[in-house]
Amino acid sequence: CIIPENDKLPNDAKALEHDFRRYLVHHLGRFLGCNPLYFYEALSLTVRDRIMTDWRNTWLEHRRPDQRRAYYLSLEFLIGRALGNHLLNMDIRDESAEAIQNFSLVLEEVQTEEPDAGLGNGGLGRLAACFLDSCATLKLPVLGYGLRYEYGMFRQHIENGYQVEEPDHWLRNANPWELERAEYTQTVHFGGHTEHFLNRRGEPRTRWVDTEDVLAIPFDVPVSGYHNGVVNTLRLWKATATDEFNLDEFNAGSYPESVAAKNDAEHITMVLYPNDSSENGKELRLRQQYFLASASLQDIMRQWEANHGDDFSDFATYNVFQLNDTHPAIAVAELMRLLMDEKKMQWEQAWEITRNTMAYTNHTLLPEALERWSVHLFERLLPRLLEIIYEINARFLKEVAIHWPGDSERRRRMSIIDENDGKSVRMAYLAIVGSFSVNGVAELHSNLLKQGLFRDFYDLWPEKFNNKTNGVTPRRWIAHANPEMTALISKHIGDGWISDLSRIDKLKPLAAPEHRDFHRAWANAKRSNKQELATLVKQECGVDFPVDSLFDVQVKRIHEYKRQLLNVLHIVHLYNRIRRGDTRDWTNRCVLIGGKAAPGYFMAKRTIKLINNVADIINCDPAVGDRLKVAFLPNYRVSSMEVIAPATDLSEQISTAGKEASGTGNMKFMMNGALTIGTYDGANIEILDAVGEENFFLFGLRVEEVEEMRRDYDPRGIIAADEDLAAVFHLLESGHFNIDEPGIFDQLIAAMKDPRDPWMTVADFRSYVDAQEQVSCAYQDQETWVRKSILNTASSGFFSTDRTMQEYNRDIWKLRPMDIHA
Ligand code: DL6
Repeated sequence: CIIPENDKLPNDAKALEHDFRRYLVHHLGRFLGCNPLYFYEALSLTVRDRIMTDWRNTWLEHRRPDQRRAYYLSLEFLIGRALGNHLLNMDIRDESAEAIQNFSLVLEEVQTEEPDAGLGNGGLGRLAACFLDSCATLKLPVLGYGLRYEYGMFRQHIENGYQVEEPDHWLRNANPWELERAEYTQTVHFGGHTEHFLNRRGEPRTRWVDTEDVLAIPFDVPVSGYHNGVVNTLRLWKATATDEFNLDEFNAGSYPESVAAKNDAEHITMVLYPNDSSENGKELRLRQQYFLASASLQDIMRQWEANHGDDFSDFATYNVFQLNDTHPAIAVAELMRLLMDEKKMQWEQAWEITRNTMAYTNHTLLPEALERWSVHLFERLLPRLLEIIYEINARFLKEVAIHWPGDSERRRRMSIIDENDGKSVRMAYLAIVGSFSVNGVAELHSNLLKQGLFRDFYDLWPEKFNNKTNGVTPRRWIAHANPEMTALISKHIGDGWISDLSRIDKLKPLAAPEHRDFHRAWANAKRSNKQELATLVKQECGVDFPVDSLFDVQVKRIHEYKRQLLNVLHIVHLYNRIRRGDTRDWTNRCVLIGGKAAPGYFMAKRTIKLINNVADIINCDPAVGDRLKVAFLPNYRVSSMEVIAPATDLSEQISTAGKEASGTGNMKFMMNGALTIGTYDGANIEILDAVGEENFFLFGLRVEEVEEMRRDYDPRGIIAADEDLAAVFHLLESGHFNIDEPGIFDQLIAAMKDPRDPWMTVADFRSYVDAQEQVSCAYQDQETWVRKSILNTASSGFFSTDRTMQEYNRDIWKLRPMDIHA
């Protein structure tokens, strides 16, 4: 390389100021007084320059022929804002603040100009972003591969209490955090048909011909590690047409037709599908999945050839793919195609390589989220891939037959091709059959996979199954989001916890009663964070949140299984208590709920309307005053969680047991000193184990009890037998919250009263209300509450994605950390 290894730019405030000015004036052509967006852009470019040397050096490490690498294939990376994260990781926050201070700019304000990169729906996408952060910090050679959606997660507005979606054109202004690398463009095929022939040696071969081709252009996004000189890469693909114009049509005067092909191709990466935990089922979605898988695999094979030539026999020794749910699972068949059709390998060898390079993570047990694609669609869109899947299945079913001779029922159950209701491809089964590792994302979830959904496969290959409990990155979710608490913690235990969260347990002794000064400082930090959130709530919702109240928060996607409705039942119950004067020893509460509903999900959207209507009535009722405030925060996203988590006292994790695979919001809250009220579900269980029952408000039926009660579930009986619950339903049914729009909540009410209600909301009401009572009581003893809060943070060491990534690496990837230093 002709560039010296150490050509780093200076990081002092003077140098940063100089470059900031140069970018603003000479590059962007703006001056002071311009739209503040350009301050953000100029500062980002200044910072990006300082990433480049490390980025290149890391890339050179990646490219070493003996470097085994992992690839995280994901349709979603919910990145949020990047600037603050890089400033923290590169340790140039103070210098940057000083540099722009000379222009009378405040760093915190400049940072809010950055649009969130909302390339994901929720937990699964944010997890992918946290994973990349941890891999860079652990110096692991891991590349992310995803799609560069032109439109990310929609923006949510609330109009008359209803959710209104608006497209999020996050790339409208230039994105300083990406670098186009057109030189690595790949071609992806669709459609056409296959031809079978014998090669010169008389071996059967297949050609996929008459295809419609789309170009995949990579855009690289830097992923910096914490204070360690590593900058890994997230490579995002943009789709574009092979030819800019159809010249014949153009010359014939049909200009619109001539660009149509371009539009068709570009649709592939136009928009993120906004469904969380439910199948998307559309042709365009399958196109997206294949586009990602094919472009990424080709890119990796290109890099392989640059180092090893065309001998792929060792490919599995140096490469491992982690499939983020089934969304990229078509990669199993695509790798087979590339190895056989392009690299001329025999089936057996290609299969050996494929099975040793693919690893699959499952993120849900909900049947509606399990992907299956109609065989017809496959046939039309990806005929060659379908042939390969059929062959994989035929060989696999032979294995099943050997293992369970004569058990045709089991073969039917385990077949990758589902023959019921029109043939379809079960993507989860393809992923399991084609992988050497299958993992769930929390202990309970992984066990339920083995006992239920994937039981047959567990019987066949128990050694493939493992658990990897999720985590979140402490850099973004504590150090960046909660600077006041960060400074306080570091003052007492040093700052080693930021890159090794297991050390946070050194805080535990400080929870003892004698450390009053520490407790006061802890409470003050929480208070100023609550003030910040109160300002946001006032600005966005027009509701006053007094900071002495208990801040009770539920933010996540709106879904029936997450049971925002249970939260509403409790709010209405508190309201009833106020109305009937039952307010002795009352604890004032501010309840904040936020989250997006999939645009086609009626029940979720109606739940948002109910929350807003309940909030309006309660907030306007003079009898209520400060005792109870309720707000729905619009457009919940990564950057709002950075304000919310540090300010929360009580974290609501109230899913029906067995339905939330893990949850990760629960971890962000815990790290920031919130106490959890939660069911025995997902990673709540591990949080409970870590912090102890006395510091957690557990309630509700457990998985076995849910299943037991389901057999003769009688919600109407439960309502009739519980005076408080009956009063809540009475008020809801009276139309008290929807006088102007009668009947709009009927479906929500009916669903909760239906004996077939899968989420069994009313079954947990009494236990939830009792637990909330304990919360209210506990909050009145502020000294004890603060100690519990400290213990939650101090017990959160396990929930760092650094630990999660170390486990993936130990059990699945087996990578050697890179030899790079800051
Ligand atoms: O593993 C990340 C995240 C979990 O924390 C949530 O519990 C789970 O609901 C979510 N799963 C999905 C499912 N999407 N699909 N498929 O988002 O994953």
